Amino acid sequence: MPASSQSNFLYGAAVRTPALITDHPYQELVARYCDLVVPEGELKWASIQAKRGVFNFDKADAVVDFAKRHGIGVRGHTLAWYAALPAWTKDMASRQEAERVLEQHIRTVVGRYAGTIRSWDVVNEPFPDDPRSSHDLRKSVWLEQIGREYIPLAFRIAHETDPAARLFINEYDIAFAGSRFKSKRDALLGLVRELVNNKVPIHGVGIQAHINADRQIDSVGLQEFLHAISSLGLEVIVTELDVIDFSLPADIQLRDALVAAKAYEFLDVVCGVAAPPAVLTWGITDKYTWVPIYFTRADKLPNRPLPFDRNMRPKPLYSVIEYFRYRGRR
Ligand code: 9MR
Repeated sequence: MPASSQSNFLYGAAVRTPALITDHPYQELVARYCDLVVPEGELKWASIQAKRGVFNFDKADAVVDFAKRHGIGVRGHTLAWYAALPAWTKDMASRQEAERVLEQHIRTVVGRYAGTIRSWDVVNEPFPDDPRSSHDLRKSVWLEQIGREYIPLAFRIAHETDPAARLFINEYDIAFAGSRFKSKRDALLGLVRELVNNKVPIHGVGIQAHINADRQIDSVGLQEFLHAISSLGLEVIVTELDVIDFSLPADIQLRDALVAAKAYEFLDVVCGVAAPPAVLTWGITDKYTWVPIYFTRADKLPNRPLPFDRNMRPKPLYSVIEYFRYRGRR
């Protein structure tokens, strides 16, 4: 990870197979700019254990092998999530069975990559939108079968399997102004406090940061949240940064400038308070992004949420990331 000693944080991105195998300019871009990668889907349950009890690591291994060849670190995403689950998980019929299945999965996956994947999103998106409290968890097979104990259980098994791995809880909608976003921050903070008080092995909070360009960032609310997390002795990392340009003007120069300005506003708060050891974008080039799945623009122009354009050229968003990465260093 070449940049780490001279930079404020590691920069990384979510990557995909098969592009990582077939698209040479994409390979070069990732190899040149990333200190870290995280497989965008290749470590999710649906990919790893599509058939009950049968583990398939081919796609995840392709990402890990690429990273190893290029001296890049790998994050893992994700072990306990409500989504991207294979259909068979709906057939689990008791708490005991669900605990056994969760435990076997985590032991197998974390164990396989112990020493290689040094940081995991153990629990992903535990809250619904606008939660009423830290006890108002998002519906999932895990909650339904195990109850809220699925969260400490997942952390404990991951920690037992690889005691050196850094373990995170990862959530979205943390940065915005408005009551439903404050509810999310409060609920997450309440849950994290409870985990820390109960000596659950959690090391940090992942702020996803899928930033809707038309939403306001609550700088003060975000600062308070970050201070509270830091004062619990936990790390904060930015795990899934991108700027959703759904409602921005068509003009590319203007749009790229507004995307960059929005990310600046967000990173200025986060880097000012929390000194995140890593910032990852959810993808690196506009060529490969999840954003059009939900946020196709009315004018049908391609989305531009990421630091490099579809021809792998850097955009103003990349300059913003570089600015915070090297601020005060050169
Ligand atoms: O970007 C991912 C997309 O390609 C997948 O289809 C989807 C379902 O597995 O997940 C997307 O990634 C999500 C991530 O895992 C969790 N936070 C929100 C991300 C964007 O939807």
